[in-house]
Amino acid sequence: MLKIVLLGAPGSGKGTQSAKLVEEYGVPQISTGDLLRTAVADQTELGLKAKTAMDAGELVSDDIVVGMIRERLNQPDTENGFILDGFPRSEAQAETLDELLGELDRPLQCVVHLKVDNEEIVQRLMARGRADDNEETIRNRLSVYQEQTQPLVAYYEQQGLLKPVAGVGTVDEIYARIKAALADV
Ligand code: B4P
Repeated sequence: MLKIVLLGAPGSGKGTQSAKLVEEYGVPQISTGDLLRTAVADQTELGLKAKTAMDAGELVSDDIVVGMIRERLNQPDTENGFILDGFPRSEAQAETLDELLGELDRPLQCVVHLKVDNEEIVQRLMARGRADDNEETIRNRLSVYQEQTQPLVAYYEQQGLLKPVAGVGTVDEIYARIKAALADV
């Protein structure tokens, strides 16, 4: 059973580390970024609305993202746990998540905060080269992160849920630190 949030800047390795956690713990990864990219690729109405914000490195509106998360968390495979990757990204989203998990009686165990400095992030994302990985959009995503998502560090610290993890080094080194942080939850 693992019910956690992976918090971190764009490119901090949330998706990379989630894949390893899924393999080991057998719980689903719920990535709002992946759900949104699927909607964009399928050209759904929701995807068309999300695309403009994603291309600019802005957050997609809460009603779209929260609706997706609500639907996903109500699917039966999340009963034994989940890894939330890229959600929540603002205090409003975090408050909605608290309500939603309260309704489902599935409280969070902890929030793993992957800490990586901005220059390393820009290098990683430029090397990846996804559609939203050009330098201008990356810089905007970082400033959106700073303004809207960074406050969640204090939010979860106050709830006693925060587990800070250094997000630099090899993927396996970082994973070992995450496992050590999860050992006492
Ligand atoms: P996301 O898909 O969440 O994208 P991300 O933050 O860029 O990726 P992540 O941190 O998972 O990095 P990864 O492991 O891939 O969001 C994209 C967009 O969707 C947002 O800008 C926003 O518009 C929208 N969105 C998503 N969620 C939302 C929400 N809740 N509300 C509103 N809008 C939302 O790693 C990145 C790269 O680094 C990879 O190439 C990887 O190989 C490399 N890497 C990983 N670990 C490494 C290591 N240890 N060393 C070197 N390289 C490493």
